[in-house]
Amino acid sequence: MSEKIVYTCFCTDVIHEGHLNIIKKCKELGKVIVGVLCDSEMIRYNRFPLKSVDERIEMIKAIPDVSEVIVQNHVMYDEIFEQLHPDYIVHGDNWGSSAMATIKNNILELAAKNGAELVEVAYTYNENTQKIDRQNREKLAMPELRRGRLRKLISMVPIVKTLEVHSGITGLIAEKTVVANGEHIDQFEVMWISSLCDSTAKGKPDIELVDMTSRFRTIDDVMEVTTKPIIFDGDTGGLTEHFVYTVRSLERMGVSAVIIEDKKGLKKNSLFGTEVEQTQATIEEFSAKIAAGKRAQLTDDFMIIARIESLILEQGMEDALARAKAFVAAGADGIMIHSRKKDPSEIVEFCDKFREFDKETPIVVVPTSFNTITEDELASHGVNIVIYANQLTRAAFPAMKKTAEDILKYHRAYEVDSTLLPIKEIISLIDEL
Ligand code: SPV
Ligand code: MG
Repeated sequence: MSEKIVYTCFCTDVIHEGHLNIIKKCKELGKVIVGVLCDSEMIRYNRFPLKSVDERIEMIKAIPDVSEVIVQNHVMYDEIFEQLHPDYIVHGDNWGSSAMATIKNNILELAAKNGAELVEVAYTYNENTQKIDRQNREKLAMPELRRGRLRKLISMVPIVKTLEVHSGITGLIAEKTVVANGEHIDQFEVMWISSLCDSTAKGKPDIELVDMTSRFRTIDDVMEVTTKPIIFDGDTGGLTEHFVYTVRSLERMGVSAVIIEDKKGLKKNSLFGTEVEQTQATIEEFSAKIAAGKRAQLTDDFMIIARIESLILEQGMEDALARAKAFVAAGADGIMIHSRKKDPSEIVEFCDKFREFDKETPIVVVPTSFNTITEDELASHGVNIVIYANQLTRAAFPAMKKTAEDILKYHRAYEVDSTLLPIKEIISLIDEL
């Protein structure tokens, strides 16, 4: 009888006793083939890898009982069954999350169809393995590791999904929300510290009133409890003489990018458009600010992204494109183009025209008004980063207001209780060291 083929997939940067236990079980069943989940799927499903895919392959090849190591390109197992015809799939029994449950269903369906068997091994969840897993995840929060990850993500995923955060708790939502959606598992890769939402959380208008010390405090609150990269909304960047200090501070903290907009004087939120007085800086003024910021930064990781307000201020497509060209020439590492129209066509037109003369520079968009366009459509027009800039704040506000009103109305909290997150869940959201 030919030897049975046993397959297991690892999505880890370190091998600990839990993994060795799985390999031991595999070896008892036949020839051991281990899959290394590719980078883009590891990011979607779990977290950013600390080791390159080649390093992870070498690490697993070094385990004595492993016969072969392959790259698994999709978190679901369809291709694996086609390619290897395994007799057994061995997996830890840690199917707790909905994402894991989706994977289990996929394996069970394929196993039933192909006459294979899923073998579950008790997941080794002791103090040592927990500590190794936690420390590996937490390393991603260190400034040197966090800062450079945005650039890497741009080249690794089709479009970088970015969620607004303005506190530790919203940071945790961006960090931990994972959704299994049909055959894909998804999570946000990056966080956005919005000037609008950071100001709103403090009950202040979005006019560069909240000072940098306070904005940095928000970044720090988020950083303390998360590992994902951060893009900072730097408003106009302020005076060039001040902006260079902001760049240094953000870079030192481990922020990946700052986006500054080409306005001057009293800045108002872009979604007001021309309803309020707002002045665009000249191309020369803003280019000089970008160039000064680029000269000030100390690492190659940090990105200064130029935000163009021409469409917001109704200055036309040609002006927007001329500015994009000039700001890239001044050193901008990316272009954010903004619009407050519901119809995404001017954004699409900008992206298509920009890509005619610049294939490389990352494009960032904030689809608050033009929210019918999907991530896939944006990516097909050359967009690299999509920012959901204020939805968390706008979701929380009506819920909090209604709860406050109902408590006043009923003179007790009983009536609102069923709409609230159970205390147990809020406690489990927060990690303890
Ligand atoms: C923010 O989130 O603060 C932004 C995006 O700058 S917008 O509010 O659309 O101008
Ligand atoms: Mg802003």
